[in-house]
Parts: sequence; C-alpha cells; structure tokens
Amino acid sequence: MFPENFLWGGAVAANQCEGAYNADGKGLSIQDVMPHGIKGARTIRPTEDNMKLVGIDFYHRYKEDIKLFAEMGFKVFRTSIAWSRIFPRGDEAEPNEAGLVFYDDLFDECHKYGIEPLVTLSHYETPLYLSEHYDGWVNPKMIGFYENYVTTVFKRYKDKVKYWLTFNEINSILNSPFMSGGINTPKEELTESQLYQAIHHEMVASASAVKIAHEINPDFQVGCMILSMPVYPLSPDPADVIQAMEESHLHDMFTEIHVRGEYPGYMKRYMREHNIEVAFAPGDEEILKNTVDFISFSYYVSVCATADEEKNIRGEGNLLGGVPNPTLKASEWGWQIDPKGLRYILNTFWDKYRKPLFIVENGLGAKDELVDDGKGGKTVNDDYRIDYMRDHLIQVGEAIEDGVEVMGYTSWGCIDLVSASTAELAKRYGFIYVDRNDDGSGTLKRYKKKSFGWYKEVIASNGGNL
Ligand code: BGP
Repeated sequence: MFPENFLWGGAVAANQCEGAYNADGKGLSIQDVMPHGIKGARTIRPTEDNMKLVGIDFYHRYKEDIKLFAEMGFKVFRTSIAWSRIFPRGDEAEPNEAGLVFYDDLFDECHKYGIEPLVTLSHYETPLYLSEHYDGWVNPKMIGFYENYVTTVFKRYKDKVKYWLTFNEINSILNSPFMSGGINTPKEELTESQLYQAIHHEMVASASAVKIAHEINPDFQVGCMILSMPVYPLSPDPADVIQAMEESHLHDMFTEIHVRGEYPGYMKRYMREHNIEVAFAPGDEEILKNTVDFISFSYYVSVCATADEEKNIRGEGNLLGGVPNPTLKASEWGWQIDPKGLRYILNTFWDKYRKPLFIVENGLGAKDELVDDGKGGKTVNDDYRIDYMRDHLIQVGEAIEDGVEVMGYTSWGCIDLVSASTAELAKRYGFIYVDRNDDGSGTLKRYKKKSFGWYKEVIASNGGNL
C-alpha cells in the first residue's frame, strides 16, 4: 500500500526541455556546447544541430504542459533551475532578475494546481563561463559561486519551493567530468587527484547548501541526488562478490558523505592506495556535518561486476555502464531493465541510512510512433512504457511492504525531452508526445500517449490500480 501522502509526479531538467537558450539574459551553459551528448565532440559555441537550444520550448509552453501534468493528477513536479538564467556567467554578485521572474511564474503555475515543485539546483548545466574560466568544480572558488546562487534562489522561492536537490546524479562526475562537474580539462588529462578534489568541492558545496537552506527556511527539505545502479556479482565466486562491493563503494561514498557527514574508511583506503590527494580547507570537515534530510536517486539499470579480466566486458548503461547481466533484457539503447533492482536498492539505502527515500527518476527511453487515435486525433500506443513502469512500481510497492519509507516517485521525462547522454529527441520517455524531431522538424504540438491515461489512473488510485 502506498502511503496517503505519497508524492506522485514527473521529472525534467531545464536544459533538456526549456530551450530559449539565450532568452532574457540567460548565459550559456555547458549543455549549449554539447550537441551530441556525452559521447560526441563539444563545440566552442552553440550550433544549430544542438537540440537543446530549442528543447521542447518549455520556456514558452510551460503553462500548457503543467496543465497536462495537473490533468494526470501530479502532486509533485521535479524540474531544475538553469543556473545561467540566474547568474549568466556564474561569478557575478547580482542575479539576473528576468531569470528569477521566469521561475517565480513557473512555480506559481504549479501551485495553481496544487503541484509541489521539487527543484534540482544543478542538473548538468553549469554556466559555461565557470567551466572555461575556472575549470568547473576542480576550482575551490566554485563553492562560493554556488553558495551565492543557492542563497539567491532559496531566499527568492522561500515560500514557493519546499523540496530541493543539490546536484543531479552527483556521482556521475566519475564518468562525465565535463557534463557533471563542468570540468573543462579533457577527461584523459584529468588526474585522479584533480577529479577527487572536484568531488570534494561539490560535497562541501552540497553540505553548505543544506546549512544555508535550513537557515533560510527550517521547513526546507534538502536531499542529495545519486545515480543509483546496483552492482551484482557476475557469479557466486567470492572474488566477484568483493569486486562488486568495491565497484559499488566508489558510488556509495557520495551517499555516505551526504548522510553521515564524513568520508568512509574504504574511500580513505582507496585514496591512499591510488595516491590521490585531496586538500581539505579549514572548516570543510565541519561543513560536511550538515547532512541531508532525505536521499533521492535515479534508477534505470543494474549491472554486474567480475574479477575475471576476460569476462570484464562492459556494456551500456546510464552514463556509467558495467558488465551486462545475462538474465536481463535491455532497452533499444542497451540499458538493462531490472524492476526488482529497484526494490533491492530501496532496501539497501533504507537498511544503511534510515532516511526517507525519493525516486526522482525512472522510465523507459524508447522510439515512439505517433498514430491516429481513431477519434480524429493522434496518440502513441506505448504499452511497452506502461509495462516498464508498472513492473517498477510494483517493486516500489514491495519495498514499502518491506518497511522502506518512500516519499514519492517522479518518472523521468514525463513529457518528451532531449536526452542527456545522446542529445536526441528520438529517445522518448514521456506520457506526452512532443512533435519535434532530431532534424529540427515538427510543430512542437503535444499529444497524450496511452500511458497518460494509465498514469492518471495509477495516481487516482494511489498505486492501487497498477
Ligand atoms: C539521467 C539524467 C537525466 C536523464 C536521464 C535519462 O542520467 O539525470 O538528465 O536524461 O538520465 O538519460 P538519457 O537522457 O541519456 O536517456
């Protein structure tokens, strides 16, 4: 049984849907020079083939979209604030008023329908200037810039936003230092010490944000946001079990620090053995003690790990990847589908931390076909998406039965948007189809998919009708 106050909803990120990349004083963000996602080459300045420049034009159409979310019965809507709308370069002292007004209106629109905003402060959209001039999070100055930004928005939206997430999928910096950490130094040239120093700066900034948030409004609920990915041993060989544990630790560390306020022993060991030096500034240890109110995470895939070099062949997965699980099927993009893994990860987080959990991303990226709905309109018969979500939500229900405290569920890309990893629109996640294609064609018109009605039923029955 899902709890009465369960927060049902959907999630997007500013850079993947808003478009309007240079409107009303917005500065460039790193996404504006990533026309091909994480795998393709970066450009110096925005190019027309970058689908994010227009996105789904959410910047101008959010009223229509929020109305549709309300029709589905959303209790919560997760989006992010584009940092470069508020501080176009990132290092200014004063914010851009027009950027602040946009989010004022957006949050007001949500409240009009009783939808609670859940806001990610930094979702893969570091201001480009901070990347080019400071090398992103490698530089300790980023902490001050971030603090100035979050203080500004915490104060401004003090009475409009209650739930905040500090950094989207903070652990993805291990794999994507530019997209996740705004680090301009090419990945191949980045030393492990620089990488872990950048991580340290983000951890300090995140803890500092928790402190500032609670000072500004003690009712604020601030969470960390982790890319979760259970790592199973490929075989029962204890060597594989240990390998899986060690690979997991590299990611667990991020939750550990956010929840316990200090580096875990296994990480200190890893750093020692890899000659990684991380400088702690005076006061850092103290700041890290500002721990989060809840843990949020994305969940798409699980992976396997093995100590056997020959079998250690890594496949695709949400940014990180791992050894494919021979028992699971994959999406068209090679992401292995594992609903039970969601129950497993919910239990794992709960057993370790006893903190409320929020699933803030989950969903299926697929190619959709727009067809006649037989009533003079158009729709997508996305039974595959319904199956995916039903299977995952059943496992959320199981975890709740296990005693896990789950605050809510926001499906990823509740309206079609541009993919983070590949920058395509063809990889669709939404309940709402957006008529826009990767060649730039399309009317941007919105259509309800079959899953729209299904999710509406799920929410109306509070998960009773899955
Ligand atoms: C996560 C990101 C999102 C989102 C999602 C789906 O990694 O937090 O921004 O896009 O995955 O990934 P993709 O868009 O690559 O399919």
